[in-house]
Amino acid sequence: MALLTILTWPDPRLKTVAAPVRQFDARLATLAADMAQTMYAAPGIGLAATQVNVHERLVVIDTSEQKNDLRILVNPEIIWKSEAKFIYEEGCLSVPEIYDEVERAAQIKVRAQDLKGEFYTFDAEGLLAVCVQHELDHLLGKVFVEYLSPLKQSRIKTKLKKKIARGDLQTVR
Ligand code: GNR
Ligand code: NI
Repeated sequence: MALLTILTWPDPRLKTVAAPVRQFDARLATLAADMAQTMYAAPGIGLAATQVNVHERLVVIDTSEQKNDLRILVNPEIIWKSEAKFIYEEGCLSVPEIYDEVERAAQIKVRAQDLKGEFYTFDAEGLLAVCVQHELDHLLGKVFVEYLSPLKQSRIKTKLKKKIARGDLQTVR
């Protein structure tokens, strides 16, 4: 197991669109395990491969209180979204210590594959639905702050630059 380095927004690599996973092999299982370890260590409730500079459709999520409900989503797709919306104060491991409200679908249906390539579906609402939508955005090269106003985005960039200058943040560049 290994801890992976998380890219910090606005790193241009976070804009990369992930490609589908094709090989359900030991390398994929190791990457998923390393991503889970990195998510739990952060700590976070989700992590997309994009954030660790691997541009494949792989996400790990655990929104449980006990941190004992790891979900591994390979090639995930949202196959249905409710009309009803849900506003939640989001954060992101790639945008440390910044939180703001984002509106998303309240309920979704998700189809994904497991590490063996078997398809499965599940329904999500509440925090899990927020997290799945947040992670699938990462796979499309989108970070939650990009839903905020340009003014907020530029303030966030300034804050993150100051943190990096202070040495509060690992710089990957
Ligand atoms: O750990 C995380 N918390 C979180 C809180 C509200 C909405 C979304 C998230 S996901 C985030 C981890 C992360 O950055 N995943 O990409
Ligand atoms: Ni994120």
